Amino acid sequence: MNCYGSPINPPTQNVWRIGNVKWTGVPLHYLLSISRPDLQRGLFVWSDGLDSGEFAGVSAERYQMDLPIKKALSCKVLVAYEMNGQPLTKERGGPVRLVVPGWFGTNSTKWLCRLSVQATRSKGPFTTIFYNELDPTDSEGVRKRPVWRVEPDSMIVRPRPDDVIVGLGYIEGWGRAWGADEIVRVEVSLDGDSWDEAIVSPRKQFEWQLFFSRVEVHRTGRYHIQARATDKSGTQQPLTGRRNHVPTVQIWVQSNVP
Ligand SMILES: Nc1nc2c(c(=O)[nH]1)N[C@H]1C(S)=C(S)[C@@H](COP(=O)(O)O)O[C@H]1N2
Ligand SMILES: [Mo]
Repeated sequence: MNCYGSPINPPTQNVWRIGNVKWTGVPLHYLLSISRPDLQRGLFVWSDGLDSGEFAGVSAERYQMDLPIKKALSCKVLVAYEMNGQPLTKERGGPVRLVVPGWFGTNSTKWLCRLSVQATRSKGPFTTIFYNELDPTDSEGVRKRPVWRVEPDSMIVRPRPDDVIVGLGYIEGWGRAWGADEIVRVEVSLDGDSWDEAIVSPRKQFEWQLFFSRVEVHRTGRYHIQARATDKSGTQQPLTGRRNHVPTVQIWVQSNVP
């Protein structure tokens, strides 16, 4: 579950509100198969949450999101009633919520009260005003796209920011990488120029993946460790300027000779 962050902020800052939990629920495709909507006409599944209120000066009767029918029919989308084996609490969106693995948290509607198959996208504020972003693949910088798939991302857990490492040689570290698609490569750099391949564990279901890194230092002083993930479609984390740009951890290397 990866939050996109506030949709009114520019999409340039790492937010990393992310959790790795186990969900239990009824597959949405099963509910669709027993309700047998006209899939020729239905292109989107709208999901309504019970909450209403005002966000950024826009008021809404319901939290409403939509999913393209192809995603809604994929076997992993759940109408969930448990998290980590426990009934969903009210805070977590209980009694039932949508869980859309691999897509940003905003698509996983909490306090679910209605599902409907519709011919068009939802016209509510969360699918029109909010949670649409400039498509970074559009060279003109005008086309928008919904906040759907989680792009490849990574986080360095060790070393920690401002760790002091004593002695030259190899610095070992580890972290996490994730995205809508499996991460197949993580590279680590000390200079942003040469990249060493880390060891990445294969993905289980939609879990985040562990990586272990080892980089060599030849001098004392300050370093900036960066990690860059690539997913199986070849999409790489950008170096700067996006929510999922490569993380940087500053560390210090000291001599062990007194
Ligand atoms: N009904 C409803 N569902 C919602 C939201 C909301 O405001 N109302 N927020 C969404 C967003 S932006 C995220 S990141 C996730 C957060 O889920 P969590 O509270 O279980 O972490 O819920 C999503 N589902
Ligand atoms: Mo979010």
